Amino acid sequence: MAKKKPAKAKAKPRRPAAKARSVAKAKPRKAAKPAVKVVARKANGNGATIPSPSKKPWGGDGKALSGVRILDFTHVQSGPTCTQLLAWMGADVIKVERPGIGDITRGQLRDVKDADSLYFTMLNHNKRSITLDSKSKQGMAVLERLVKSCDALVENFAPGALDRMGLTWQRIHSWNPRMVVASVKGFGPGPYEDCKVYENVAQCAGGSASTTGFRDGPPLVTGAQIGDSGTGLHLALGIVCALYQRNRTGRGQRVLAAMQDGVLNLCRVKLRDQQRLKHGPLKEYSQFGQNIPFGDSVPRAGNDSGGGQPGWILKCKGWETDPDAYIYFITQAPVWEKICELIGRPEWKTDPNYATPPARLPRLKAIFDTIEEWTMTKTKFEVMALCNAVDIPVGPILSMKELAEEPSLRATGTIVEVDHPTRGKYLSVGNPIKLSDSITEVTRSPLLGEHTDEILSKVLKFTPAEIAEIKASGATGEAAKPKAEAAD
Ligand code: CAO
Repeated sequence: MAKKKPAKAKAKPRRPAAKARSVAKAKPRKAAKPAVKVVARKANGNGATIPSPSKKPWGGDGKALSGVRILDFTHVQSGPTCTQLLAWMGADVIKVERPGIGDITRGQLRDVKDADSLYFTMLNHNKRSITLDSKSKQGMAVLERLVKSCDALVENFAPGALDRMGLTWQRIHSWNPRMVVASVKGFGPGPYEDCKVYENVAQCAGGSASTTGFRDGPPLVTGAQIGDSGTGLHLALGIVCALYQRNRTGRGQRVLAAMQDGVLNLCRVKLRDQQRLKHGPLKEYSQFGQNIPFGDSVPRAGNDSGGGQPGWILKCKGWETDPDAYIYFITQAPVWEKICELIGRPEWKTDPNYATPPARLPRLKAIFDTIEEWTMTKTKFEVMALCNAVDIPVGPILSMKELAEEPSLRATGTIVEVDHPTRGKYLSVGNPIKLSDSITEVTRSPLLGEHTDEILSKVLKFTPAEIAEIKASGATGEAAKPKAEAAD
């Protein structure tokens, strides 16, 4: 594996917690002072049963996917999200890009002249880039060697593009029977399998748009990229599972994550509600309390909670001028009495119209209006503090500005500052998945073709003469400009 950090001096192995306890039992120490201050058990990751983090997270133990090499043939968002996650977990990700052009997002939504866009840099951290014209003879020869030296090929071209390049499953499998070939496509097999798909197409085709928005308004797409990034995440799991199975079978396999399927998976609760509709109205939807009849498919539910605990977004102090001065408030049944006390309605605790969840369902709008009268007297953070103190679940509507400035997200590496040679410092979302023995270091995205020489010589072991021949053929050099800039 290339790109390994130099191994650090071996740290003394830590004694497992269980063993430490049994030793302590045999020889009790007198007046032993606790070495570590024990904080609330409730705190995340603080339980005694959770293994301690390694003291040498990026030393001799490597990272979770150290030793795995990915041929990254992805572009735009869905595929790059997947390979970026694999890279963060330690895989060596080699991004293959068209000479002179590269991933189309390098130039899309550009904010700094002549620098790779944030669109590209925020989706391609920790990767290496090689430029290669896969449609040239020499380019295909390099690809063949890449296929033979990688564990998985990941792609999200339009349907049929990989085959048209000559990289059919049969050919790849004959070159490297252990290779996993993973694809994002818009649709799985069926009437739409040949369609090109972008984020919002998937949100619409996967059931998200029809169930998002207000009942009396048009369908809405969401800001969360559930079609692209959501499917990339699904694909990453598929790849890791296929690699795990390969340990047993010795064979690679194909992995497909269709964007429609990924979105539908994330809309699972709405298919649940579709089936519940047959047995009567969906009582937790506000339209039930407003006596508005249900049709034959799941309606848009505005800000109703998706679960069994009613919730709504309420105004907070400053809402007139601040578009994010709101809070999501959940009237969780077990804390109903605390809610009544907090908002100054103690009589609701015993009033039969309010005391039980079924009694409250037809009155949700009036209840939330009353709670809102209280939340409007406080900032969202004051509401948060007061409610959390008595275990009432609420969520402040945080703007991207607030998230970017949040110190705790910086501390955990969920928001990171990355330096880039042509654009300078920028913020990115780091790895949201935290492993105690495989800590993510976010490094900048590669410049177009930055690692071409390094990969040809060090990874693929071409001789200097062969490299000269490949280059002279134009397989890694300038290519024609793209036909048109993609719309996404
Ligand atoms: N050398 C030579 N040719 C290359 C190349 C390389 N290194 N890399 C790509 N190409 C070629 C492909 O072979 C393809 O050529 P053909 O059309 O002749 O087969 C061509 O570049 C473009 O590929 P494409 O059709 O995938 O690209 P597009 O911009 O027209 O479509 C998209 C983009 C995203 C709509 C389409 O790729 C798609 O539907 N992908 C699957 C779904 C998906 O992932 N969507 C998410 C996109 S993020 O919002």
